[in-house]
Amino acid sequence: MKEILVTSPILPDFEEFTESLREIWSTSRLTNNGPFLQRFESALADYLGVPYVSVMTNGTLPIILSLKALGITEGEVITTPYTFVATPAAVSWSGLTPVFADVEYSTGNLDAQAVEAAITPRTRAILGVHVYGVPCCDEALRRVARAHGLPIIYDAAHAFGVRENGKSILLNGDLSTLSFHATKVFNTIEGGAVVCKTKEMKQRLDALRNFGITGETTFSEAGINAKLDEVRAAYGLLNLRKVDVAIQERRAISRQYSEALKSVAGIRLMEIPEGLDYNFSHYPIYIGESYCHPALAPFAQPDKNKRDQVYDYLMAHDIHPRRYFYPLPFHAGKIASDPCENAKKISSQVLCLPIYPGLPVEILKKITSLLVP
Ligand code: T4K
Repeated sequence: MKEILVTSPILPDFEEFTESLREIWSTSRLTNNGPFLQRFESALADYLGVPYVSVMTNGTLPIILSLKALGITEGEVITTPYTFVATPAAVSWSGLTPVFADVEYSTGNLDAQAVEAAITPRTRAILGVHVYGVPCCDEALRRVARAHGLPIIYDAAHAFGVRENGKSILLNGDLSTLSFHATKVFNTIEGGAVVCKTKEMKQRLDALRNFGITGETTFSEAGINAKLDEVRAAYGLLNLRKVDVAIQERRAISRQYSEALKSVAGIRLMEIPEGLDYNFSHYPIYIGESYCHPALAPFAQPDKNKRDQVYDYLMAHDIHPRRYFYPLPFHAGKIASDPCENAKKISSQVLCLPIYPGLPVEILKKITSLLVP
């Protein structure tokens, strides 16, 4: 059987994309805030229900440029250890110290109390991650941020299109960042963006992604090259048409998984809060040591936990789940006074099952039948 991977990207209609390429070829305008990029940004802001987006080349540079745009150039940034390595790496690349605070056991998102306990005179910002697209508790984090005069940035790499009570969660905090990597609900192959609320901030971010250039002969500050080219902007513009259907398919897959797995002893499912217009970006399950399945016997070893046994068992059946997120290396320079027990526990239990538009129903059934003892 063909290997079943954890995700697979949505692709724009090939003929329409060829048409866009023809248009780009005819003008030779390839990059630097060209017409496709401008149309893409405007369509994206409409789709997401936000005032401004500054589109960039990936989902990592938006974090770096958000910190820069907020004037955070030294000190500590409180963030989560339960994330992809890009989040704290972006803090380190900015010459700042990532300080890890623990997460809530239920969501895997930053815990506001742990954040407050980690604040020191050197703290300059809070960087939360909406893990799997489920929002951080913005109200609680905002209360802490306000009490200590700190800005909040949300790494919303997984939260494309998510709304809470009708409002985009990308409007929570001061700035939100997105990733449009091929593995995401919506992709431009590589790509990303910062969502912001004012024209001035959008202008600043647009300058920062273009070396800090503000005019033919003028520069505002040291920027970098984070520009998305016309080809990927055209691709993104077309892929936007596909994303609603893709999310519906993801929803159907997620429901089928939940229906099959909800009563399995030792498996905890992710809770999707009421009122959340969710994008079903991942399907994580949390496998506890009480999970029992006779088929795991060949994979059992004294130092291998149940989650890793299930991982090996599914891999042996050509199903490739992922252990997002692995415990982050608490490497040099980072303060690790918080033992981050919840983050460690969740990372040792989580397994993200394959979820993407086009995942065949018979494969889904095979995965659930392998998991149900
Ligand atoms: N913040 C958060 C919270 C993030 O999760 C990420 C990225 C970022 C920031 C940074 O955004 P970017 O700078 O990447 O835009 C993947 C992605 O590379 C990464 O974007 C993503 N998060 C992370 C969670 O996952 P890997 O190393 O697991 O990717 P890889 O190559 O193993 O791909 C996973 C599966 O996806 C493969 O089994 C097959 C499928 N796939 C992948 C690619 C690249 C495809 O079907 N087609 C493809 O082209 O990191």
